[in-house]
Amino acid sequence: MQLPIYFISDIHLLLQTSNNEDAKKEKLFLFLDKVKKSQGTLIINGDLFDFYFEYKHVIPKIYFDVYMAISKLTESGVAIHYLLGNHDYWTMDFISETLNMTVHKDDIDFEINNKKFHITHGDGLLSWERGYRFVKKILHSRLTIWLFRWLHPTLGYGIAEWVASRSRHFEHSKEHNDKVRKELIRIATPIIESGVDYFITGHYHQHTDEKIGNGRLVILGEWIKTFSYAVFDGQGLELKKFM
Ligand SMILES: [Mn+2]
Repeated sequence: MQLPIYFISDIHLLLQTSNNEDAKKEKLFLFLDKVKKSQGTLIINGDLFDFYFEYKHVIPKIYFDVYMAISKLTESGVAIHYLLGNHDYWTMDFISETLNMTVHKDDIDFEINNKKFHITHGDGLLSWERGYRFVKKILHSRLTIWLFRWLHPTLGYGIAEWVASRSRHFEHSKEHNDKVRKELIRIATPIIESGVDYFITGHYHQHTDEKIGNGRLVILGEWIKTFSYAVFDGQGLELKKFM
């Protein structure tokens, strides 16, 4: 893996255009330019898209400019690892072959410069998410995906939009965020004690860098308001905001 390694998650690119969305994309493209200049590696830790479902012959057209930017980046020689999130799990060969991203359906573990990384999107990790873990199994099952594929895309995307609009409350109370952070510290602690240096998660839309023993828990934040990302230069990991 080429250094530096950039980590980003939860961009939640929407299915409708708006001024906000244009500004978000503009920022994202500037960030991708920065990664390109560095000739390092990019790890997208899930939920790049607010909804992405790929059919054998059909892809969502709203993301055309994003596909172009990603394609330019991989063509320049930058490797992109795309760990799928709960909003963009349903990719096929357009993402992996045409855009040339390495797709990961599960957590990633790797070691570089004597530093061990554990990367997870993070959905379903918390102890009280038992119901969600069950739903996740169904949504990821081959049968569900096969059935969904037979719906007309307008209907399929309509359903997805409806579900997403009902769960689109990204702003959480401080109490909720504190509770989630404490739970993630509890979950990351044994993994860090087993020798992992950096436990990196997305999904929870709070940017946090917490020291645990000899390692760290990094919650990446989001690209809706904070525009946070992490970068590992070979020596240390830093959680930053993209200006
Ligand atoms: Mn998520």
